[in-house]
Amino acid sequence: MNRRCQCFGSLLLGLLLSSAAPAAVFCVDTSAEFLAALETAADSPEDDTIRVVGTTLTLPEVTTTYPQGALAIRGGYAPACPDARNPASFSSLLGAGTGRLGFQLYDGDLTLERLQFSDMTGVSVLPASFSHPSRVGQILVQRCAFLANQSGLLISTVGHDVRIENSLFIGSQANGGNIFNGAGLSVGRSVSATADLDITVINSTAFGNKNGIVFGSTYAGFTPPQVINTISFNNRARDLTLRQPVVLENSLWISEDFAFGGVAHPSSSGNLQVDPQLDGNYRPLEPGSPMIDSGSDFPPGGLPSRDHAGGVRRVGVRVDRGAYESSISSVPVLTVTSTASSGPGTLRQAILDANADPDENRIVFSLPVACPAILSLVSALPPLTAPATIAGETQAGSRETLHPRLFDATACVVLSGSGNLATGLEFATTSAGQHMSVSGLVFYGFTSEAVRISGPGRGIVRGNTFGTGAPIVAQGFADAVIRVEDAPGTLIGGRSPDARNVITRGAVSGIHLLDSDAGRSVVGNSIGLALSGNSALANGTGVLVAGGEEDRIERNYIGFNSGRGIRIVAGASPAGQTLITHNGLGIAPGRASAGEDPEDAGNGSNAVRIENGTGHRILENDIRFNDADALVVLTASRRVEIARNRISRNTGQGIDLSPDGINPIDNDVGATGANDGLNFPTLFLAEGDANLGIVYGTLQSRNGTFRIELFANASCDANGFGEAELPIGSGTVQIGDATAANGSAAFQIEVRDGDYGLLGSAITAIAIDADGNSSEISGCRAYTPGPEIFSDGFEQ
Ligand SMILES: [Ca+2]
Ligand SMILES: [Ca+2]
Ligand SMILES: [Ca+2]
Repeated sequence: MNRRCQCFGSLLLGLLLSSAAPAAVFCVDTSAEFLAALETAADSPEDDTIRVVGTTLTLPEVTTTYPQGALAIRGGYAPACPDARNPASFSSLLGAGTGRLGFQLYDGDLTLERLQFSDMTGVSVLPASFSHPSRVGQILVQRCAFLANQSGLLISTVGHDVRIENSLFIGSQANGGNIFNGAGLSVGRSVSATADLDITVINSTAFGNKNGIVFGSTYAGFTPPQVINTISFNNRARDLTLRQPVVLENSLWISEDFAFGGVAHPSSSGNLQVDPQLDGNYRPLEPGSPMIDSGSDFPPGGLPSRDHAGGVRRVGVRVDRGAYESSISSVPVLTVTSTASSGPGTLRQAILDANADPDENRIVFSLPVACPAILSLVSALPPLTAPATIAGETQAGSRETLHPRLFDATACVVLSGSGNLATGLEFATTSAGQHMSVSGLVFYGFTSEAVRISGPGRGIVRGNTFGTGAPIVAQGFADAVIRVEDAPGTLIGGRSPDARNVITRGAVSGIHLLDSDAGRSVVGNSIGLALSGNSALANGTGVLVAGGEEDRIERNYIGFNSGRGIRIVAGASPAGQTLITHNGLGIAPGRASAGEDPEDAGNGSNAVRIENGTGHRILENDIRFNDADALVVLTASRRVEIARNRISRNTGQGIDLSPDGINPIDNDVGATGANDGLNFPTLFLAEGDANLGIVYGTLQSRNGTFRIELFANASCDANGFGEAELPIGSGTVQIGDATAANGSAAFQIEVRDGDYGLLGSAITAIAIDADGNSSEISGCRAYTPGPEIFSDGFEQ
């Protein structure tokens, strides 16, 4: 089950984002079937799902698998595993005191959902390979329970993001001496991890363990993990053990052990050290628990839509802390019962009623028609001006997305403008504290945009499809699909799969973010791609930022758009500090066949075009197949950091700083223009063995400290220049002898590539200065066999 291979090009690409489309789905209801399915799924490069019938399976053995492709194990199915599940059902895996379930991951996603693990020595998720972190892979644990094990869940990650939602960690009581033994939840970054990872624990509860929640040691310099809306209480040794900085937000613990660099990150806030007042099932006591309505409604990446038991996650005026949401609510519910355009029981009437109430309302659907219900509007809906939640998924027959990369929800409420109305839904916020949200709807046919969000408050748009998803004549949007004017804090999508929007057919742009001085977030969406994930439903530009500051565009698949994937221009004021990270730009999340290259979903022009503003960061994206220069920075922009991306198979340059074409190595002292005209390095030797080598080169530039990033490429362009296919190492170089003209400094940097082999590849480099200015990509240097190099740095 080891996937080591010597073939560099196509295998590598296949592994980066492993297969999706012809996935196997297993349905199991005995231990033997479960173990057989696990073995078959692990050996197959497909993305596989194991559905477990809602029963108890006994697993007394130690079972360790090395999954190839993505693996999802989902519990709570009725016999024969029909798609629909009772949201309150689980499957139980019983370890009989000796069982252990281990996963050793390469680079596929791992999802565990609605499973209860009991009487095990533990569940572990560890890296199988210490190189090649995946770019958009994640370990996702949703609505699981770890009950009375020796240790609960142990995760060490090298390249996967980690998201744990709505899970219980109860009664782990191993007697071993270290902090990981007896921990309900232990999460850490492997010491060999070099990518920035998102590690988030949200709305979970640890109770009655030896140690509640443990974050082990890590190197400094990475984004800290986040613990949000989480309770760790009544654990025998410590509720919370930190060996690294962690952002703690609206969480609760009493006893703590913060040492060896472990500290609550300075941005932590809203935490409590009180008795949470939980009942015997770890639910907040009603009405007295201080956990009720005391969580954070706007965590980074958004809230999950359900709680541990499968109920609505946010009930009442705020979300609760912990795995369960209480039923306490004073929020009035308005029910849409008519598909008519106006009159009693219509969506229009619900919006009017919500606007008449300055407090929050929740709009739900109970339409007496089969799924999908089509609301054909004959005149525009009034703008929403008071806080409200429009919950399309409340209509019978709806189901949320489960797939880690694709949209596979069933949305049952369609809002159609038939191409005659300007705007579908308008959130006209009037104060900074207001928020308005829409989820679970399908939008078709508006001549300006489907959703418009404006004002000082925030909008939340999650789990919707635009321009596709219903069996009606396709109608697009003449301008943007979603237009956001100011509205700081607005979130389009989210980190949970059920938050993913599919955004298609915006003639000008998919998402248009206009001037704001505080960030909006576009997270986890599919932009320009059909539901299958591997064919086109193009927008003009995928995401257009005009004058926004501190906007975040992360973890989206942005492909097939006819223009640019992402374009940043000036609005009424300059743009600045956009973060573009972990996106797939030009690659398809679906695959025609497993184990092969990801499908070409190239955008029609650049992947990212920065026309204005400073301080943007383009980090750790997968950028391929785009039909022009991949990343372009124009003259007005500087300090655009371009780091740790994977850039290959684009038409044109990987990185083009204005002017067009490969810039000369010129005098950088006092230079202005795109990224201050920073020169790229010159490489003169790259040698070693298949897995470990040294690259020698020089950088000519102004004085300063520069980071050099090195990449392996399967091939080089005819002009001798290449892209930046696979990061293989980095180092720093210091120049101190520049005066009126360039100084120069030599570097030698160790590179490694444990799985695929460096021999035969073409090495390229970029330089990044201390301000974040990044260079174009250097000329190629062929990697050749050379003296054996030992990983301790000493040659023998
Ligand atoms: Ca609540
Ligand atoms: Ca250029
Ligand atoms: Ca230059």
